[in-house]
Amino acid sequence: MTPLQEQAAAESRGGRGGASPLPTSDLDPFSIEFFKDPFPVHEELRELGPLFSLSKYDIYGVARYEQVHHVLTNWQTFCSSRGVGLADFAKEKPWRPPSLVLEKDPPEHDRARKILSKVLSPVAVKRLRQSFEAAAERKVDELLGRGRFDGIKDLAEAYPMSVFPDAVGLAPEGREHLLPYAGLAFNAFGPPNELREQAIAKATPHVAYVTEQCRRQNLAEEGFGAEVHAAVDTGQITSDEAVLLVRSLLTAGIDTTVNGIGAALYCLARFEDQWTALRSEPQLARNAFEEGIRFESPVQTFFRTTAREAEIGGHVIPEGSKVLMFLGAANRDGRKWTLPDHYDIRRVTSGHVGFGAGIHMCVGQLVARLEGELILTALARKVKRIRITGEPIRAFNNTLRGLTSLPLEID
Ligand code: OVM
Repeated sequence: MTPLQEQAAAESRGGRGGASPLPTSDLDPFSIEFFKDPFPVHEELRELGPLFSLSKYDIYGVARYEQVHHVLTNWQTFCSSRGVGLADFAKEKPWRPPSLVLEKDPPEHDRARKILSKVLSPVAVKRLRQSFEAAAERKVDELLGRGRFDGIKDLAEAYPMSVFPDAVGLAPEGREHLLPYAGLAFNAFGPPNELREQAIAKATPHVAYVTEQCRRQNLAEEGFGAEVHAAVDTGQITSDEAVLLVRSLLTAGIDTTVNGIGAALYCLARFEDQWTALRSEPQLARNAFEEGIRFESPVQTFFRTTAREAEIGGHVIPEGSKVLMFLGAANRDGRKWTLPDHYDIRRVTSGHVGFGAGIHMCVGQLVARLEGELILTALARKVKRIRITGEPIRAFNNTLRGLTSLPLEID
């Protein structure tokens, strides 16, 4: 018997563990069926209790806000250094060298995090505003000229792709590898299902591109990439570490904002009153973006691994267990949010876990918010009406939630 099965058996005999037996579900949270409409299942998972097990993967799960937040903010018990996907790095070799931030615990994590925090600081991000704003206005003007376009390809992807790679200092050639690479990295957090295995089978050219572009000599003299490498000159990190930190920017900086902007756009296209509210008060753009993150949770899940025995909801979790956090379920937990299934651009969104929480909380969140704010502001100022003109097509990924196509008409 696995430790989890053993515990379930012990609990059903009235042994140690929780006051009541640990609820279990045979749900596959990495199946296409689930990805199509996760929200009713999220509700079932929250109702199972503060902690449950998922028999398909022999793991634990948390779907309520309180417990998701608890796991996120207790890194000493729920560690990241054994991987934040299903794979336990203590037992299997990671598909790529682990990230120096995402897949480390303090103290190693903090050294790397400090570099990225500085590179992506409020002052650093403020410097990008003018050029990011001009690009947002150009993009919306161009789309207004076309009238009909794809909200994902032509806007949610095109806008970040027009600003972020330049901000990093990437060469113009090869940027088409960025989104496939990120898609691969986010699929790789999942189980060895078709999504993950197919992505890994096609990984070689994307990995080769990213590995090469992270080197100092291939990055512009100014930009996030150069600033990471400048930390080598001051002795804060080695040049190998700088390469891996630039890799973090390329892995986490693009597909996330694409799906974040896509989420807000899809919400504003569906909920007419919210679009009207944004048009009358474009200053709400930043919160409309944030609420889109809460509502859709572009990053749906992450794992932690118990570094020691843990307890949640009166249930004991043995050391070395994988715990799946349903960020998307926490962000719609009625215990935390009023009218959780309403997209409301005036909502107080603070506390949502769409960017995570605690020491690993998204280090690039200011760049994401800047992009979101600026593209939604440009839309609010220039566009009168947004209409969905065809069937939205969902993109399937083991971690990311979003669309691959959203046919739109604007005037
Ligand atoms: C990384 C990283 C950080 C956050 C998310 C992520 C693929 C990767 O440091 O490489 O997702």
